Amino acid sequence: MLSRRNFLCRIPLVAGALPAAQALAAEPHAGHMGAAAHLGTVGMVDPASNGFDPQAILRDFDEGVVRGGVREWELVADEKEIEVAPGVKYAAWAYNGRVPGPTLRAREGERLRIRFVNAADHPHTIHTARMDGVPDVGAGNIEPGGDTTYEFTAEPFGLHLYHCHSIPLADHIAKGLYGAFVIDPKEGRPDADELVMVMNGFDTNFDRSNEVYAVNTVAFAYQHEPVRVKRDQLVRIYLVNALEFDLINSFHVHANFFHYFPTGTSLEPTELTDTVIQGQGQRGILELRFPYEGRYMFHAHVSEFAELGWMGFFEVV
Ligand SMILES: [Cu+2]
Repeated sequence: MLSRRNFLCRIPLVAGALPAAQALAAEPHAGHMGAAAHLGTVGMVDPASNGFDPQAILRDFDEGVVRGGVREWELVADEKEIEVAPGVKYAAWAYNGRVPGPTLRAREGERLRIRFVNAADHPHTIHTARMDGVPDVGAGNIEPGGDTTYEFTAEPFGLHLYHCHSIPLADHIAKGLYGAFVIDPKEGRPDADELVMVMNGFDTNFDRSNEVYAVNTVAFAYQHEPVRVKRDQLVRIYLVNALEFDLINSFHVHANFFHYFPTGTSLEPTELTDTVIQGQGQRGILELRFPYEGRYMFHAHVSEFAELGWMGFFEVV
């Protein structure tokens, strides 16, 4: 049985049997520890085949449409095969065709309305801090072909998470039905280059542990194409942990420190650090400036996750 812990080390032995193996092997002649010694993948995931691009997801905020004083969105849940590492296909469930789903953005105190359409073959819902979206509560499960409308007020300000709350819960989340939800404080936040990073993982062999880890779904996406930021500019990262099957995840940046605002519900940071841990469903806002040009790595400080895809670079220009 190929377990998560020996997945990379066993790759040369099973390269013919597993497409994931070739994709994650750093080089064909690297030997049994090769993949761990040379992190990364061969080839790249084509954003066009997924229909979404980790580079675009970083700065893509969906403010919906305001009608009659109410901010509205439509979210459609459907099945979708996505590529999470080169050659590694995953039968995902997605909101609006992407994993993570759209980053919804509103302002504190606004009235919000989300029309939810279930175009998939299983019952699904949407649950956030302010919407039930739980089976047997309110509209409950939305059956295939069904729809419902969730309406609520945008509070408190901060960084929230929405996800499906159908049963079995871990599977519905792990399949990709989640997204970030930003509620800006009434007075706003200082101008910044804003980035959304949803930490996730994929259980590609259905053993309820993950084989692939990432930020915004595609393993090593920001290693192949670093996140470009400007020197001295304030960078604000909306960091969400949507990982299932692992108790914690973490974010660590090299050669720099950031202010951390847990859940983003206060305008005062609680710490200045270079590493933060998040449990399942936890999230927070990071603010930092890069004083020097160059490449700076960021990755999960759960080192195994980093080796399996959760690592990237900032390119400071
Ligand atoms: Cu679901």
